[in-house]
Amino acid sequence: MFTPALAAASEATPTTAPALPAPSGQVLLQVSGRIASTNVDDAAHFDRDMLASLPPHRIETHTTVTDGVQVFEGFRMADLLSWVGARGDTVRASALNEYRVDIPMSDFDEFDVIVAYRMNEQELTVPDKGPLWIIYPRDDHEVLQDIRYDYRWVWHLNRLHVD
Ligand SMILES: Nc1nc2c(c(=O)[nH]1)N[C@H]1C(S)=C(S)[C@@H](COP(=O)(O)O)O[C@H]1N2
Ligand SMILES: [Mo]
Repeated sequence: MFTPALAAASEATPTTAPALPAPSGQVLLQVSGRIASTNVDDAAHFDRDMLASLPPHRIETHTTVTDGVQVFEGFRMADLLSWVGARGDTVRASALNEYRVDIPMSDFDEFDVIVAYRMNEQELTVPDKGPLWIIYPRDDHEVLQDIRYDYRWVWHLNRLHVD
C-alpha cells in the first residue's frame, strides 16, 4: 500500500486524507467524483512529477494492438485511488479522444492494473497511445484475455471519475 510522504504531517489528524500538493507542470490526469483529497476545486489534478512520485510498477504483456511482448511502466491504479481517498464502485475513465468506459473498482483490487507512462523504456507519446494508457496484466491472468477487459485499456487517458 502506498503511503504518501505527507503521512507524518497528517498524524495529528488521522481521519483526514493528506493534502495533495498543487500541480506545477502541465496537468496530465484529473480525478473527480467520490474522492477525499483535492487540489483544484473539487478535483485532484496531477502533473508528470506527481504521477512519477507514485511507486513504479512494471507489466510485461502482449496487447491486442501490438506485436509481441511489450514492457510497460507506470503506477498502480490502486495506489493513485488510495492517494486521493477514492470510495466508490465504478471508475469512469475518459480519454483525449472522447472515448470513455466504466471500470469496476474491484478490477484494481483483483489485478495490478497500471496507468503506464512508458513502453519499452520510451515515454509514451500521443501517437503511441500516450501520454497515459491503462494496462492490465493480460498475460498473467487468462480471464483478462477477453474483449470485456480489452475495452478497459483506455489509451490517451486524461480523466477518472469515481462513482
Ligand atoms: N482512448 C481510447 N481508448 C480505447 C479505445 C478508443 O477508441 N479510444 N478503444 C478501446 C477498445 S474498444 C479496445 S478493444 C482497445 C483496443 O482498441 P484498438 O484496437 O482500437 O486500439 O482499446 C480500448 N481503448
Ligand atoms: Mo474494442
